[in-house]
This record gives sequence, structure tokens and C-alpha cells, in this order.
Amino acid sequence: MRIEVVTLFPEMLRGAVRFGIVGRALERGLALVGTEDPRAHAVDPRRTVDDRPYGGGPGMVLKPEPLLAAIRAAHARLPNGSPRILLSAQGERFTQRGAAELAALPGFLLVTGRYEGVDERVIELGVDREISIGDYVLSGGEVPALAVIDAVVRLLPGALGDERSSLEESFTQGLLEWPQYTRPEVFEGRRVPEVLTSGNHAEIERWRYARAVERTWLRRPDWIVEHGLAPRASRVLNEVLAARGAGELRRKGESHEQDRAGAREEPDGPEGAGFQAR
Ligand code: 9D3
Repeated sequence: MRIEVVTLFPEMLRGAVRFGIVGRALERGLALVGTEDPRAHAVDPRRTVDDRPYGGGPGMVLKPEPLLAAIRAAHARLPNGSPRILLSAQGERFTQRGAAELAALPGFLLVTGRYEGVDERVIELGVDREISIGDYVLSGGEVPALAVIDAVVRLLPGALGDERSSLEESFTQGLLEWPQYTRPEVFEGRRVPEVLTSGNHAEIERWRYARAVERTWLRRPDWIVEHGLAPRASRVLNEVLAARGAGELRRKGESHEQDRAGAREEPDGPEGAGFQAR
């Protein structure tokens, strides 16, 4: 896969992608990340890339000529038909599904903005779609571009090695992670849940699945409302809720999760339960 990034801070991109899973995937040749700096396409002696907004107001706007020239230069290095994507707070939300769609392409172009934004004519002439990584204000598109690259590259075949089997991924799909522990067995007075040191693999699997379902209910009830639960998850959630309800009456605060998280994880699942298997 070939990825190109148009950015005023190419060192920021090139530096960040050298690390971790993405860095290793690039070393293995699974993807190639190139950059193009609009400043290299600025023709005046000062290499100007921004200008004041027509109509007045604060801040500066990326001027069209160097930015569009950079987009065209970078796009020419990509396979035909590669989408040109602007990172923009006005874009559609980037999701795991969007990452998987990009991971299936032979290439794509990411365009990052700075200052107050980019001249609208560049979007009309040189951009196919706009994506945002969430509803908070950043100072430019570089960090969002890195988030997109990270999410996409780790999906490429061979990027993860054996770190996580696709079997496991599909079985906990739509659920948050269960809690993880490593040595020592007792840390600052807190013991690892006994089931995990029991050696009973069937019981460990059931415990992990139940904790994943429980956490999803407590922390992301919106997922359950929107996507429903698989039959097994639905059954396990009913068991977990029954156990929590009984436990809270008899021995309030005993649960490990509540000890640590306290009020932050009070049950606040969606009203009117009635969970059906999807
Ligand atoms: C006038 C209001 N603005 C500044 C406070 C608009 C604005 C301009 C430029 C807001 C953000 C930015 C820079 N952000 C991005 O380029 C960006 C972004 C983001 O800020 N949040 C989430 N996703 C993205 S993708 C690109």
C-alpha cells in the first residue's frame, strides 16, 4: 500500500511513523509513506503558503496555488484512482469501518491543513472526501493523519504478526476489552482475579467474555443500543446483571471493578433493557 501526506510539517509525519507497529510494518515493506510540503511549491522569495481571509476575520488561510500543486505532485505518485482525503474538522467521522475500507485500497492521499483552514476551491478541485477524527479542536491535520495511518497500517496483513488472532477479534467483535493482568500476583495489596491463575482455560474464557460484556454495558451502552448483542453476549449480559444486582444487595462494593472505579462505573445501561439477540 502506498500512502502520501501533504503537510507543512513533513518531519512530524516521517518521525512519528518510525515507531511501533506502524514502523515495523513500513520496515517490512507492507506500506510506504511519502510526504509533500506545499512550501516546496511556493514560488515567491518568502515561500508564502498562507494569506488573510477574504471578508476579514482572525487567522490565516492556506492559499490555493502551493497546496493544490502539492496535492497534484503527491497524487501522481499513487496508483490511479487513489482517493484524495482532506483531514478536516468538517469531515465525516473516521471509524474502524473507515480504516478497514482504506486498508483494502492500493493507495490514498491525506491532505492536512493548518491555520484557520484551506481555500475552499482547493477542496472543490483537489479533494474527493473529508474526514474528521472526532469533535474536539486540534491545531492542524497532522495528528489526525497519523491516527488514520496508524489505524489503517495495523490492519494490513502481516502488520501484527501473532499478537492477536483474527479468530479472537471476531469473537469479541463489538465488545470492549476484558481487564488484563501480569505479574506480580499481588500488587499494592491487590490480587489478580483468582480465576486467571486457576489454569482452567474454559473458565478463564468465560470470565473474560463476561467482563468484556459487562464493561461494554457499563461504559458503551450506546454500542449495545446501536448494534445489539450476539446471542451469547445477550445471555451473558443477563447473567452478569443478575449477579451484580444480587451482589449489590448482599455485599455492596465487593466487585473488583467497583473497588477501583467507584461511581464512574455505576450501572447506567440504556433504559428499558429488553435485549434481544441480533
Ligand atoms: C474558527 C474555528 N476554528 C478554530 C478554532 C476552526 C478550526 C480550524 C482548524 C478548527 C480546527 C482546525 C484544525 N483541525 C484540523 O485540521 C482537523 C481536525 C480537528 O481539529 N479535530 C478533529 N479532526 C480533525 S481532522 C483535521
